[in-house]
Amino acid sequence: MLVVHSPLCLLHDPPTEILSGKPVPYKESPDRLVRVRNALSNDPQRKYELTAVDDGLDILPDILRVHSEDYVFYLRRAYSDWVEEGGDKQGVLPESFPHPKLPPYKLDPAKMSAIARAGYYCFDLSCPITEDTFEAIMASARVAVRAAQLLVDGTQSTAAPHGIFALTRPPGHHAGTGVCGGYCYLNNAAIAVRCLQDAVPSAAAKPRVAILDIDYHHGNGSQEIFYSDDSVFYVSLHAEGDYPYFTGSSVEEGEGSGVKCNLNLPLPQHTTGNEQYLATLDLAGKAISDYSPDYLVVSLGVDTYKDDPICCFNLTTPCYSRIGARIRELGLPTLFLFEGGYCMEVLGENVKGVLDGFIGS
Ligand code: OKP
Ligand code: ZN
Repeated sequence: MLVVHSPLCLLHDPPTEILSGKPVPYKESPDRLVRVRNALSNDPQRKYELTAVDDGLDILPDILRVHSEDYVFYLRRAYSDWVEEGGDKQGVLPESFPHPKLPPYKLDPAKMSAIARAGYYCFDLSCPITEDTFEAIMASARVAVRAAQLLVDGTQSTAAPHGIFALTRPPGHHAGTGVCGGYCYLNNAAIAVRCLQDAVPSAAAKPRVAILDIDYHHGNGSQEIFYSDDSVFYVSLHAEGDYPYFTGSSVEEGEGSGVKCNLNLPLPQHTTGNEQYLATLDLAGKAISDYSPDYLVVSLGVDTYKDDPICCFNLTTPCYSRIGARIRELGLPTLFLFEGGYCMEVLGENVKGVLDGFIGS
């Protein structure tokens, strides 16, 4: 299996985040990527072929098919504007947000101070923007774009359904059209979806894509981006009532022409273990098959693991290859993108478990 990665993804390294009201070391660390990369490159059967993405690849047009131009421009300028205004060199962090219960707004973000803009473009306190953040999030999106291109190329040349792994970091599924949050700045999965759909401009019909989000957290950004789009089916298994708190209910089923193209499968915190998870994954698989997509994009988080420091499901390591095997059964060309997972000791092993299960060895 091809694994696309970029050393530039390691650059984003904020010292702290605010968790339950207090500063703690940043959980979404560069070491996460190193752990996964090592686990794959040390595979005794050498099943994984690691390839670094070309840093010169211009992906701005691909990003702008998902994110608003003002948001991307904000991300690029946020740190320098902030420092110029006297902000702390550790990075941009908001302190106030436009709240839905405090309208009306006459907001022109271009005229705001840097700290006001930080709140306008972010929904929580887990997305500091450091001097190196922009370079890393662009590299992460570039990995997603390149992996999508390679999947399309491979699908045209072979009959067997196959998979590619995009080793994206920072993750993406919480990032919306114009907002960052939850360690996510650019929605790598959404950007990849649009690349898959636009890869063959002459195609008679626009390819349909299903996103299977198996990160512990609800992918509120992915849901928002495709909420009224019937060419993309989004299905998520996640913890009910946990972060990001305000989305992920089963009543959210899409709107307009996207009605029934959004499926949330919330699972209980604390009690969800392997068997309940796999049974629910089967429901997701059935819904994906019913949609009959041309491609599958998997938002691959392994923060469902029993000892994850910020989550509370009870999955064990052997469950991950069973998850991968079920994904393979869908028989679709599949693009895996890395999302969450914070238990460093088993992070590589668990991600590799899913991919091993998909490969079928
Ligand atoms: C990103 B991903 C929970 C605090 C949550 C942010 C979590 C972002 C998770 N008590 N802080 O989906 O793994
Ligand atoms: Zn997560």
